[in-house]
Amino acid sequence: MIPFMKTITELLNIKYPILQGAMANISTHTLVAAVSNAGGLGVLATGFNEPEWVRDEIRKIKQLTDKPFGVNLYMFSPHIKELAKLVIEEGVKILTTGAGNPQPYMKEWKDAGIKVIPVIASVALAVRMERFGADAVICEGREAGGHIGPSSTFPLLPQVTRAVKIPVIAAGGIGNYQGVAAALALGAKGIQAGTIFLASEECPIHENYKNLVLKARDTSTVITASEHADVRVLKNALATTYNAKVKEGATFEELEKLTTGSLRKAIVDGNLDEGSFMAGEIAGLIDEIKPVKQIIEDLILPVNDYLKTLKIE
Ligand code: TUI
Repeated sequence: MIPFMKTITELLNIKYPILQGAMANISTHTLVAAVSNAGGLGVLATGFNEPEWVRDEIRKIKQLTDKPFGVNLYMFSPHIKELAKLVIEEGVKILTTGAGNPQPYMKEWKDAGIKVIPVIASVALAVRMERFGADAVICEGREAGGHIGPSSTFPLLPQVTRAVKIPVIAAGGIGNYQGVAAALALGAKGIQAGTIFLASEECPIHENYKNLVLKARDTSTVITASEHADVRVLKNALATTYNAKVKEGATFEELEKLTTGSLRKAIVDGNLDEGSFMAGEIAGLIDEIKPVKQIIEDLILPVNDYLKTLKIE
């Protein structure tokens, strides 16, 4: 290993090199603290939430854990400027960013001593983030749930690890220890996972959402694609109607009308027809609800022994 290349556990002062992917209105204080207490990095999703809500969540996390945790900022948030300052005021030590380029804020975060780990979906952005002082990047492939970029993890990851010196964290499509081993084989130093935590005891979502994940098979997710964004969700009536409307040439406003409130309908109401149940392609691997600690240990502990069994014969 190149000497200045710190491992993820050293960089973030955590036990296992696993980050919990930010999931809007799902990875709130309960899940974040559970992941951090279990030795991973819990990450608060801030999404479109109001700054005061974010401040309150950060304070709640600090009451529930003395371990490191991160905050994710969604670059399209209408509150992004205010949130960029709020995280400094609240003494947040680790930030991840999503769905855009955080370059305008990097200097103030670095000056405040914050570790900054942007999600990237291309080699070009990874290189740029390294140049602007990112401590690591999260390379997220199209297998992930939610808002996704154009490339898949398997081809994107080795292109990113070849292009930058900072550690690369793999995300998108990792659902068990074999997936972690594959990510390491492609040059990643750690992984980020979201979907596996939907099926945790501590995850604060409606039971119907958890059951959909448990029932999911390999072909159960679909990409709802518009000009605006590609979003991977579990197939249901809303997803089918949405894609049909896009095909018919529906306007942005019509599509907005269809999806307004759909995250809440999934997470809070468990509305199977009208909710947007975001999940990654690995949902098909998940068949039981487990405590967060067990999910993390099942994911990480077998990896080194498993890697020893791999060879070309
Ligand atoms: O952001 C995500 N996943 C998401 S966001 C979301 S929905 C949501 N709902 C309510 C409030 C907030 C969010 C569901 N899932 N993943 C990170 C991610 N980032 N995926 C892809 C990218 C990305 C894409 C382009 C990152 C950078 C980028 O750069 C563009 C550029 O300017 O070069």
